[in-house]
Amino acid sequence: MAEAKHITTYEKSDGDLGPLMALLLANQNNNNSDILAADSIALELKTAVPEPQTVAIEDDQRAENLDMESDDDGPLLFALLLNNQNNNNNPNANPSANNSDILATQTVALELKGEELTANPILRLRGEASAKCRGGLDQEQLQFWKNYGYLVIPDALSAETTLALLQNVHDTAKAMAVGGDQVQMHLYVPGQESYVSPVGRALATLTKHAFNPEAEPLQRIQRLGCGVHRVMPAFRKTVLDPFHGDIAKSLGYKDPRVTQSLVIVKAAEVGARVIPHQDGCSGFTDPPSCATFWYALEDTTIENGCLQVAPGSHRSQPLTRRCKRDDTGKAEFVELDTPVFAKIDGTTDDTVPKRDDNGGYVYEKLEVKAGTLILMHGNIMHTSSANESRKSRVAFNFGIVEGTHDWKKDAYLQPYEGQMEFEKLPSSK
Ligand SMILES: O=C(O)CCC(=O)C(=O)O
Ligand SMILES: [Fe+2]
Repeated sequence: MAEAKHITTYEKSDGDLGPLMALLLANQNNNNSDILAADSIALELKTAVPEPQTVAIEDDQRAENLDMESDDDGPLLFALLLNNQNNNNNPNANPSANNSDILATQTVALELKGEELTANPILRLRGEASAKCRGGLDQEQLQFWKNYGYLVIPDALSAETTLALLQNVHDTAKAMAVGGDQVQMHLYVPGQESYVSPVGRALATLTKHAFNPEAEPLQRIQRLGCGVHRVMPAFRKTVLDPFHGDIAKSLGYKDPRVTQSLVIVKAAEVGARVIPHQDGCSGFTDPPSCATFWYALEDTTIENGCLQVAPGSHRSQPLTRRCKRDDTGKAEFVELDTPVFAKIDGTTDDTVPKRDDNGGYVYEKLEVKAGTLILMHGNIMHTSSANESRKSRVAFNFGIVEGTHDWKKDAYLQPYEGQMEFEKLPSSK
């Protein structure tokens, strides 16, 4: 990664002020510092960041080739007074939290507003996953999935697609850092109906370095979600590749539906820890049917915070709470009256899950190459460490549930605005 540049000046014409800068100036007049509280602002990009042109690239060239320079740092730099603390590294965080808790810790949001994608969105693309996985999982993979609740599929994305998606994340981070005409600001009052839901959008939640002039655009963003497949065309194509539907079908899904998708940036030096959780709390159905497709867009290592799973914990760990909307539309967790276990038949390894001396789950660190898909059962416990290394670890994931299972009317995640159901995950059959 390139060295961060030290930015000391920011000059733009009056008409070209980014929204946070404009807010800052307005605020000087009324001296109402509350208006700049970190949880009262969201920014929205009005025009989509273009999908990068796919480039032919050798495997060993990818990732390293990205332009990480930030040559135009914008309004965020001026909002230094915003009190945005990233407390996601808090070791006392609730261990059964899910990713909406993580989102809740970062309350300043920028939104990438993409093009309208409501009509007949099914795209069919050229196949590019490794031949082994086209058409669904084989028996060996299915057995592994049953036993351990996850599955690693290397080279599921081509080097070209991996690089294009990664570039798209960089371009988006940069656009959000620069602000300007592309960015629309939402001001909303905590606890009021003006809360802007990230469902179906690309809202960026920020790191504590969001306003640090030394930081690269990528280092300012923690996550981008929860609907990047709705508003970022490059991600949309990848998520809706029938390859995924074929995998879901081989896992037994009859009508797999996409509930959310997000980019987890995990930037160099600032990427936050993700506390142990189960995705089935946000993708809650009874019986459980949530599964996550998690993709590394860069090589992941122990140093840069690779994904960690507790193999077999999907068999032992019930869902004990679910994520619902509170009165203002925000995510909140409610305890379930009865814990919900996944029913897993046909396991062949009774040595998992493994426990440490204190009874806690033992996590396996999954170091994988860019382009690798890690499938996770919604009940599996997983986590990742903070990235204190100098290499970023950009990943994205999307969640599915069984469309034939009831989705709670008060669930936090809801179908995209104007639609009654979550989108189908297409398959080739
Ligand atoms: O990318 C990671 O480290 C984990 C992300 C995750 O578990 C989630 O978004 O639910
Ligand atoms: Fe997760």
